[in-house]
Amino acid sequence: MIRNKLLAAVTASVAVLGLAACGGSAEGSGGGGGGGGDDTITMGFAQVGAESGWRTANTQSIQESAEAAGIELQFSDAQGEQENQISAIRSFIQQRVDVIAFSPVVETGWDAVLLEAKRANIPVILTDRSVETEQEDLFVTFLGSDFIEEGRKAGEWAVENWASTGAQWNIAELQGTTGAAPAIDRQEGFAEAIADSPNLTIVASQSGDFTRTGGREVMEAMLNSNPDINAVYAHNDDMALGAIEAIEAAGKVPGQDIQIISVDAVRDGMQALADGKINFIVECNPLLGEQLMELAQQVLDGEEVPERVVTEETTFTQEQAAEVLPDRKY
Ligand code: GZL
Repeated sequence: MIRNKLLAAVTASVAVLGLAACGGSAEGSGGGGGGGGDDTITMGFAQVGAESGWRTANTQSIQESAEAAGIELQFSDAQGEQENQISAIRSFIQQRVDVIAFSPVVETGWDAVLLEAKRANIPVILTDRSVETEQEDLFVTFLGSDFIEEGRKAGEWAVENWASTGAQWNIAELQGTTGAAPAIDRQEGFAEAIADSPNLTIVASQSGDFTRTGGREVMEAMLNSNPDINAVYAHNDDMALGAIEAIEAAGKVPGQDIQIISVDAVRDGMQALADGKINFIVECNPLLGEQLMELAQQVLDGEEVPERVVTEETTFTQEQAAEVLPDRKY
């Protein structure tokens, strides 16, 4: 799956450069000059929604970076619905923005609208999440995390800290939004990392849709049907925080009776980690705004851009969380 995306992006970036190099019309170098007048770049950004602390930080980064870069931002919040994102992209095309960027809520179902953007000669940049497509020239570049690697990091910590005890670990997996790249890939990476540890068993796996409410409701149901659960792998902090509420409501101690691994490292998650309610967090950096605006400027200037920009991120133990919390940006 990753290979398709890289091949698609490589071809796409060459295609856009070709247009710019041959001095295509205003449409050829991206959009019709948008609504910003003179040389102001206009960007249409279709955001997933506002489902998590990560998303809030990501939106703030994009909006603040656009302002700092002097880019006019047309921003839409899809409230988690793919059809809303598709409508927003169509609206950006009609507005003749110079560049379109978005975080696809799910991996599939984008070919038609991205072909419309291509025919309008408006370059598309994917941020945060990528798409699954057979087409080879629907976006110029993909800026975001390697979610399979994030899952692997979580699984490797589970092997080092759970499997090594020799005890049986019955893991409840709280999946992200069904069909979303981070949910698919984090599940894949974790499963791959624990495959050779027979005492690490995923006894339940269900989507909590990346929300705190979803994490709580799914955890409650899992605890009712699997009282032997003693570990949780949550695809994001918001679901881990919801799971903590369910674990405490069941009279158990999160981080001790039931250990928790999570992903994101947003402030509330890091506080729970420092407080000992979560045991390990894999960071997923939401601060993509500055890099996105730089990429957009490069694309519209006809400069070569990398086909894939992987964001820098790390991991945190309970001790490390306590140290970095005071300076945490999100
Ligand atoms: C990951 C991002 C995910 C976060 C969640 O890059 O798409 O979506 O991990 C967010 O918190 O809802």
